[in-house]
Amino acid sequence: MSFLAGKRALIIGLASNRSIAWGIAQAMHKQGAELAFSYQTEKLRPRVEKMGAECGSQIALPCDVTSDDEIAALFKSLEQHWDGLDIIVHSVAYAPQEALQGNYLESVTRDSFRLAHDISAYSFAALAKAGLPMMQGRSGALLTMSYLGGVRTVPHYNVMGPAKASLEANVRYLAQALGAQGIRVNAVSAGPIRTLAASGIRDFRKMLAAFEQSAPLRRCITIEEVGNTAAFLCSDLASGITGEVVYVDGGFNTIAMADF
Ligand code: 0WE
Repeated sequence: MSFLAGKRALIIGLASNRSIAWGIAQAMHKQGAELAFSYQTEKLRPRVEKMGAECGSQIALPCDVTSDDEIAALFKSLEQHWDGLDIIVHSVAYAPQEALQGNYLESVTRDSFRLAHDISAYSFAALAKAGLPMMQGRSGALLTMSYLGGVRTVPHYNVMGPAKASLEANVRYLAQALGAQGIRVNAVSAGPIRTLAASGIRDFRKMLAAFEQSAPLRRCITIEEVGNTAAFLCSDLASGITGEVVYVDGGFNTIAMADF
């Protein structure tokens, strides 16, 4: 069963073959979706083009989500290829590396707070706003990636916590704003995954080990598992689901205490 047959999806946040965006792209491709990708910098362009081609896509367009002009240009270019759009996947987050270390209060600054919220939360609304004209009248879906640190404290996650809280609120407000037009908006809250972004985080391996010991499934989750849930949420199989944050974390968020 190809439950995304006939759907066109734009995927934002592909950086390597370990990216969550890559798991989502592969799952959506498997389910018959047609894909387009954006890349953040020229340096990433060849890699995104090559991975896109593996998913049958010939569309790779530049977009730095901090720029409204680049977001507008992204959809203008996409219109040259497609006459409509069904799905936008937002798999983008950033806080300065220094902000993801040590004590929250010691590391947070006005600048890191602004940047983390701009890139990790506002950009989702910016993409929804700019993408809406292409999505109108076709039962579309928006999807973003969150993390438990947005609703509970996690050591060193720091300013990304408030940024993910803002992103999740964004999901609810966008769902309310876009529901009348048949567009659904959801988030997947994934367990920790060793991606390129995670390689910049101190003691990430220790965190993964602690996670594996405590999660009900006793293992880490994969980008394939995130991809399958993302594909489902963006498909008509999930036509009654909007404004939700779906956990793909082996049950970690449901425990209060691990076995001892
Ligand atoms: O949302 C994230 C991390 C996103 C992220 C990663 C980086 C690394 C490189 C945002 N900004 C940057 N900036 C960089 O300079 N996760 C859910 C993964 C993550 O990151 C953590 C975690 C977990 C889990 C940071 C500290 C503690 C736990």
